[in-house]
Amino acid sequence: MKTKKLHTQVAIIGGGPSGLLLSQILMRQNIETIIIEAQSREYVLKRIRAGVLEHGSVELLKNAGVGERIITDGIKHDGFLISSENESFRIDLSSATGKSVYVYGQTEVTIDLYKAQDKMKANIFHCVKDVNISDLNSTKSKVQFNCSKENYEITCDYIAGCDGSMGISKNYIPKKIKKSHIINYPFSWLGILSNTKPVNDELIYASHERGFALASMRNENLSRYYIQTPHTDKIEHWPDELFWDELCIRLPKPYCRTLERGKSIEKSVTKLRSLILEPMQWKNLFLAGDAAHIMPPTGAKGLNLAFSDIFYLSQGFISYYKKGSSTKLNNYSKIALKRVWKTVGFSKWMTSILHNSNENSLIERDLNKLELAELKKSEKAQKLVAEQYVGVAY
Ligand code: RFL
Ligand code: PHB
Repeated sequence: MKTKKLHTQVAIIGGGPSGLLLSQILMRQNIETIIIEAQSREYVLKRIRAGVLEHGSVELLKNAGVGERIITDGIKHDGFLISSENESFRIDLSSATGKSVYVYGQTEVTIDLYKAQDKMKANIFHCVKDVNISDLNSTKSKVQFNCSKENYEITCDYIAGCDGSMGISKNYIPKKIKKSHIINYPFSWLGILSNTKPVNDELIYASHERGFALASMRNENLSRYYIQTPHTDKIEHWPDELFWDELCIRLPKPYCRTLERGKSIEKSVTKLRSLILEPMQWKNLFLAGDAAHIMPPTGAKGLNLAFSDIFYLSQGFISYYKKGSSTKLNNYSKIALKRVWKTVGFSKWMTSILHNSNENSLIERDLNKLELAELKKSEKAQKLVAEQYVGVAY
């Protein structure tokens, strides 16, 4: 079979939010890209994931020409609730930081990015297989793949590995220089989406002796709820009624009373873990987003970190192609990792303080209760949490 040859400046592996946003920013600067994506577009758009966009992510998306719907259809949140022992207190984001976050689903962000990319006639291949990277040390790096039974070879200046936690890009960073930092948390989140009115107009992060619960939303008629479960639990163990009963127990009583129950339209289980890979660059290959780091969802940081990577990486490419300077590209890994590490600490803290990691560990639970009580009393501590939640500045 003859191999079809293509050429571009930046080849992007992965058509999730990281890859799409990178292509969107670069194409607006007349920098050529080709995206290759392992799944179909329908599959990518069906995935229910992140829900909270930091202030910086919203600004970045607006500057990339994809912020319009966030403002009209997203929900601006100036605070959120934390509950402990059935009593809740509020973290006031806007008064503590002057900033807010937006509740706007990753699915919607991805829809907006695909629409914008279609408008610019972006070159996107879906359902690709057998992706292989080579010649990373050369001025003509290569990405080979198969799509619809045709073999392709892209030659390019640079490759962006935006292929998520299950991707292949990270395998091309040599073992002897790659460091992985991993935390496996001993619990999962069971999440449901339902066509019901959200139980509160702000998110509720609930610590409870039976485990953590989160009340979130996508819009005024679409709720997103999660409960902490053991790794061993499967979706089949949690029919809707049982889920609603358990959620009700874990939320503060007034919310339990008003909780609207309904049929789940999506149900999924996610194991919580942290993973950070270093470095995020090797020769002409740059990793971004979940390809380089995974955060537990408690701090709502995964997608937002992916977007800050894309900010730094796009600045590097723009500086190279427009000014002939490689300095920003050479510093990409160092700068992006600095922000990643700042975020790891917050995600780990928020996960640890709100979950029960071991049913037998009463000491740990008591210490968490004490710390939450201190947080409730301390405006200074709440300000620190608020600053992290709205996102560290780029
Ligand atoms: P993605 O979204 O995984 O996209 C990677 C894409 O690469 C494709 N791919 C390949 N393509 C070509 N060749 C290959 N060999 C390939 N291998 C894989 C995949 O098909 C996919 O389309 O990574 P990206 O773009 O870096 O985006 C990262 C975010 O998806 C992720 O960080 C967030 O969803 C994490 N997350 C949250 N982040 C937040 O900022 N705020 C939140 O509120 C939040 N909540 C969550 C979350 C993640 C969750 N789950 C399910 C893990 C809640 C949950 C439950
Ligand atoms: C969500 O709505 O999916 C969501 C919100 C906040 C989180 C994690 C997930 O911390």
